[in-house]
Amino acid sequence: MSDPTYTPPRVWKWDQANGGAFANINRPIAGPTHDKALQVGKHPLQLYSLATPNGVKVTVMLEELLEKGHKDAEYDAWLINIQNGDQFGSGFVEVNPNSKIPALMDHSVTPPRRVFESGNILLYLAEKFGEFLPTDPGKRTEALSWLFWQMGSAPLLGGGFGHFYAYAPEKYEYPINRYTMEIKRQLDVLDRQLAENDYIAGDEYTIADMAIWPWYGA
Ligand SMILES: N[C@@H](CCC(=O)N[C@@H](CS)C(=O)NCC(=O)O)C(=O)O
Repeated sequence: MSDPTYTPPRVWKWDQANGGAFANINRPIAGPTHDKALQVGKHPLQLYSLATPNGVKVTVMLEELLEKGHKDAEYDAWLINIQNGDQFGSGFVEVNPNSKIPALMDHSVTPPRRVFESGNILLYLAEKFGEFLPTDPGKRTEALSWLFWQMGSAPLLGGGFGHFYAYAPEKYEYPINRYTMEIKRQLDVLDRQLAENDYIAGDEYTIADMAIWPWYGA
């Protein structure tokens, strides 16, 4: 159990063996750890990702665009194994300086353009292809409100509740209570909104649904 007499140090120092499921990839510093160029395939879009909820969001969007007949949404998907530290390779860090999947390179423009942060990748693709984001200002704002809601809320679900409930080296009652309460509240927010609407932002399927479903549908 946690030590109730623990007093945080005035100056925190990195203990590399601090335990937990992700201890081997957690670092207090950014930047690359090794040289590794990214592979580039033949399609306009190059996706560097993994099938986590944040990764799935973007794959859903690309597949929906292809389903609608957008040939320019063809993409090569390259696996970034975050347990092996692929996100700290020099090539990946050039695409996302924050070392997190998903990351996208758009080679249909000159020079090729990097896009990172899953919410921004969804927005970028929605604007590029004119799909899944209403043009009516009111509906567009509602969809973006829910997209940003998801981006701000999910870290409490994954990094808060998920971390302390499943991944922390020991079970601590205080953070589990705190984050369980917050996640139940978030689910109630969704329940209430979806009781009144077919989709999260109203009557249209948007990138907000694509962002929310992989996290809260699971
Ligand atoms: N806000 C970012 C979060 C992305 C994120 O947390 N990705 C995780 C996987 S779901 C990751 O790459 N973790 C690797 C690490 O933390 O080193 C986004 O939505 O794109």
